[in-house]
Amino acid sequence: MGFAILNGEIIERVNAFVDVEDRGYQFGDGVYEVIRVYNGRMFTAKEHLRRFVRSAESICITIPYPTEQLMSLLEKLIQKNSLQQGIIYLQISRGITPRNHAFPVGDVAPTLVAYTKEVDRPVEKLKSGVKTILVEDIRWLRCDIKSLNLLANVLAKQKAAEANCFEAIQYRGRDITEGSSSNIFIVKDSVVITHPSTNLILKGITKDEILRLCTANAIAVVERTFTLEELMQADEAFLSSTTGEVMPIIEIDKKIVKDGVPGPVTRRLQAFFEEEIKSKCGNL
Ligand code: DCS
Repeated sequence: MGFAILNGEIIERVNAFVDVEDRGYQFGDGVYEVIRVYNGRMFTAKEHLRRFVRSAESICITIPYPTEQLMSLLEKLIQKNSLQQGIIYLQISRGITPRNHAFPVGDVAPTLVAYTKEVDRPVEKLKSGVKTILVEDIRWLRCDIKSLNLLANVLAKQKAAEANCFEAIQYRGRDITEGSSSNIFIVKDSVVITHPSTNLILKGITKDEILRLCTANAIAVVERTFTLEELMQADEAFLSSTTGEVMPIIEIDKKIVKDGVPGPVTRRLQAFFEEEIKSKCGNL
């Protein structure tokens, strides 16, 4: 798409360059967000920007604009790019300075970039469900920060891609944490179960929406850790993410989940989630 934001200004994307000594590039020293756009409107933008600020604060980066200003800048970017269905990618890094691990001394401005990408809803996959594999969670202990450092996630997703799967589900010890770029839920005896939002996972915006939708619709839900064995014996399983929404899992490591089709609780939650999108962003 034609335009990008670089440090508060909307410029042609081909001119949006960052220096080789940007700390985001060299150290992954920054944080990011992915915000969904439906019908030219951002979905749960406030929640994403709140998490963006929190992630940045937790690594001592201050976003140089008030959230309202950033929000209107992103709205302008959507308009400039005539984006209907897609995403905004937004990142901030600690800025440009001669390479040295410790934070730069003095006033170094952070680098903020954003651009858009057209992305359709994964309609077919949402209907049929997806296959997954299991991988060991080898990430650091601050997975609650949406850090640019995604090496372990990249390696996990690559394993999934090589196995012709949509996602890699990570486990730490015997406990399931989350996908390489998604949260995971299981359903057992009509109870929805997902990992609590601790330092070991990213507190997904979609996850929080789903928790809310469960409560609002009298679906029993609990945030607690669950094991590999519980996952393999679940009645249903699904992933959640900004781009994947409520994505049914039909296979894990070549083993079929229950009947091998998206389960009834998953389908109900998909319907509630779609209603939520429609009420905020219009018909899909
Ligand atoms: N867990 C991880 C590790 C993620 O990277 C993501 C989203 C999630 C959970 C789900 O969070 P949201 O519901 O807030 O999206 N990853 C984004 C990404 O990198 N691309 O798309 C979404």
